[in-house]
Order: sequence, then structure tokens, then C-alpha cells
Amino acid sequence: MDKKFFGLVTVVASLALLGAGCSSYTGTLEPEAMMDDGGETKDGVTMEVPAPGSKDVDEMMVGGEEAMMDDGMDEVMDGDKDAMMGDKMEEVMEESMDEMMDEAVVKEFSMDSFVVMEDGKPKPQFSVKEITVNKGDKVKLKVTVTSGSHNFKLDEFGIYEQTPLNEEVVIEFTADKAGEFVYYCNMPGHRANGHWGTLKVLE
Ligand SMILES: [Cu+2]
Repeated sequence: MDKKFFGLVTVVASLALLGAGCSSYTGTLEPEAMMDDGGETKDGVTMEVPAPGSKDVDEMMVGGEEAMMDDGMDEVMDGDKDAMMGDKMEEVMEESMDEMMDEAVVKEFSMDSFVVMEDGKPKPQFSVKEITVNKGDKVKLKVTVTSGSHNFKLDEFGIYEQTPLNEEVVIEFTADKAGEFVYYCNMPGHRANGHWGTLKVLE
């Protein structure tokens, strides 16, 4: 009875050992098989062996190199685009510079023309009382009468414009001479009461 039982145990133990040896044997064989077939078959056992993992690393490395190549190409492409943009910008800049050289600078001013009562007396005036430009500038004045009845006169530049109430009147001229000039309203008594301003044209 005892012997028979011992023998059974021995057989079971031997089978267990055999089984253990068997699984350890297939375990060491698996990685080589995995390496050979390119890691196509993946079962539970392969997860424990290093070979498939290193294969994955190789694939990642290759992928990484490709990604780097792609980035490199993109950079080259971007570089070309930047260079093209740069050339385009330079062209545009040169064109605007040429335009600026050819065409005079335009100086624009907006002013109201109106009357206020001060100490019971009407004080007609322009909201802008001094304008400074450079000789050669194109001057663009936008004058709007907001109260009263007025006009705009600048004798030295031959300007005499009627300025109806609540209407923006655009007056343009080239400041082709240097000096200080007076623009004014020539309605009776208006200039004397303050309806004037100074245009300074710098040499
Ligand atoms: Cu006036």
C-alpha cells in the first residue's frame, strides 16, 4: 500500500518535472521561432521572452528613423517655403518702397468748424488750430461744419472751399512751399473772432 502510493507519487512528480522541463524547453525554443518568423505569431508565452520585445524596439527604431526622415523632408520643404516667402516679402517691400519714393507722403487731418458762445460773444473756430507737414507732402484736410455758416480759405495755396453744415468737405493740396500760412473762414468777422489756424510747412 505504502510502496504503491510512493510509486504513484514518484510518477506524478516525475511527470511534473518532465512537464516543467518540457515547458522550459519550449520556452527557450520560442524566441528563436519568433525571430525566424518575424514575430508574426504571438501567444501568451512569447510575452515573457525578450526576442519579440527587441523586435518591437527594432520596428520602433525603424519607424523613428522614418519619422525623422519625414520631419527632415518637411523641414526642407518648410525651408523652401520660407525662402519663397522671404523672396516674396522682399519683392513686396521693394515695391512699396518704390511707391513711397514715387508718391508723396499723404498727411491727413480731420477738423470740425463751429461756433461757441463765450461771454455772450460768438467764437467761431476750427477744432484743429495748427497743422505741421513737410514740404512736398500731400495734405488732405477733412473739414466738417457742425454749427454756424462757414467756409475754408488758404490763400497761399489757392484754396477757397464752401463748407456746408454737417457735410465733410475734403480739401487736398501739395505743400510745395515751406513757411507758416493761415487757413481761415472768410465769413464777415469770423477770422477776427478766432476762426483760423496755422499751417506749418517744414523745409
Ligand atoms: Cu466761420
